[in-house]
Amino acid sequence: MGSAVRVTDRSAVAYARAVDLLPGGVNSPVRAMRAIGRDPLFVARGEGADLIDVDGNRYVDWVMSWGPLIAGHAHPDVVAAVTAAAGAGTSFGAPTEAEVDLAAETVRRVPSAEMMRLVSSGTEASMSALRLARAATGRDRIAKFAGAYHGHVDGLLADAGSGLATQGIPSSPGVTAAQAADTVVVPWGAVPDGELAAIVCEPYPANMGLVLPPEGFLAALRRRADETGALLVFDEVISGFRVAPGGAQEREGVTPDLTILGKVIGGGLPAAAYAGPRELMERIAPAGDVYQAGTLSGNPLATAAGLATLRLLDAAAYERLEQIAAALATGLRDAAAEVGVPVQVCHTTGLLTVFFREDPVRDYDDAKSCDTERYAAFCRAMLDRGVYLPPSQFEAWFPSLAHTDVHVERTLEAAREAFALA
Ligand code: HOZ
Repeated sequence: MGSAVRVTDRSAVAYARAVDLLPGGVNSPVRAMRAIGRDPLFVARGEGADLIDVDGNRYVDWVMSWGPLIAGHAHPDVVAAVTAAAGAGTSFGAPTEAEVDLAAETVRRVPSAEMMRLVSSGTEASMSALRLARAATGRDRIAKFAGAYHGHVDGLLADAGSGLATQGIPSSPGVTAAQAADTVVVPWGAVPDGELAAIVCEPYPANMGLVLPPEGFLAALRRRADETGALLVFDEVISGFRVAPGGAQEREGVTPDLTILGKVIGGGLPAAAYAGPRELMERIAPAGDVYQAGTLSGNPLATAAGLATLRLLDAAAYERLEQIAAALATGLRDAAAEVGVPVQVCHTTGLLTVFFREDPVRDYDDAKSCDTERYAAFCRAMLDRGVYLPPSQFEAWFPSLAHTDVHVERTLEAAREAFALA
C-alpha cells in the first residue's frame, strides 16, 4: 500500500498560527498528537467515516470526534434536523418541546433514568451528578477508579486516564488540597470501602484504552453502595447508547443510582446529561434545592442533533456496531500476529483498543505498562497510510454506522504494513 498521505504547507501554516494563539495549538490536549510525536491534523471536513484534512488528504476515521458521531460525519438526518432547528433560532434560554422529546427518548432507553437534566458537556454532567450525590447523602468523599476519566472535574483528576494518562500527568496543579482529600482512588477491579457519597465509575472504562469489567464486578459495586449508603454513579458518556440502547447498565444488568451521559446524546453538538430516579432528580433546582443551571443547556441545535441520532439507533444498528468492531478486532489480531507483534485487542459493540502488550489489560497499571513508543510508531504509520486512529494508547477507537467493510479492509491493509514498522 505504501505511504499515501501528503503533508503540505497548509497544515504547517495552520499549526504555526495555532501554537501562537491556543495553548499547545489545540483546544483539548490529546488531539495535539504529541504522544505520537507529530503535529496535529487540521480538519477541513468529514464525510461518513472519512475525515479530510486541510491539505486534501482523506483518512478512514476511527476517532469519530471521540464518540458522538455514532452515525458518522454529517449524517443527512442529523444535518437536516440541525438545519431546521437553526432556522427556527439557535438558542432561547427557555424550554422547548424537543428537550422533552430527548428526555423521553433517554428515559425509554436507559434503565436507571426516570428523569434527566440536560447540560452542555460531560464534565458539567459529572460535576453536577457528584454535587447531587453529596447533597443526597450528606457526605463529601467520592471513590473513583485509577485510569478512569470523568471530564476535567477538579476532584476527579487524580490518576485519571485520557489526556492525563497520555501526557503522564498524575494529577493537575490547581486542584485544592480539600478537593483532593475528598477523592479516594482505587484500582479498577477493587471494591471501595468507607463512608462515601458516591462510587463513580465508567462501567466499561474507555479512557485508559478499553478495559472491560471483571465478571461480577459491577454487581459487587452495586452491593457495596447499597450496604454503605453510597450512591453508585455510572459515567456512560462513552458507553451510553453505544454498547446497547441503554448502555453498559442494560448490557450488564446492573442499575446505578445516577447516570452521566454525553457524546451520542448530542449527536456531535455540545450536549450531555445526568439522569436518575425521580426522588433523586427532584432534588435539582427548581424542583429542589441542589443548584445547577446553564444558558445553553438543552440548546435547540444540540437537542435536534441528539434526537436525530438516537432515532437512527435501532436493533439493526447495534448488530452492525458489533459486527464492525468484531471484524476489525479479528483482522487486527491476525495482522499483528503475522508479523509477530504482541498486542491485545479488546473490543465490545462500537468500541475497540489495540494495546501493545503481551498480556491482557485488566487495570490502569497494566495499561501504563503498554509499549507506548510502539503504539506511537504504529499510529504514525497508519496516518501515513490514510487511517486516523486515536493518537494515544489510552483512548478507544469508535466504530460507527458509517464504517463499511471497505473501511475495515483498508484499515487492515494499512495495519499489515504498520505493525511491521511498529
Ligand atoms: N478527552 C477526550 C478523549 N477521551 C478527547 C477530547 C478531544 O480532544 O476532543
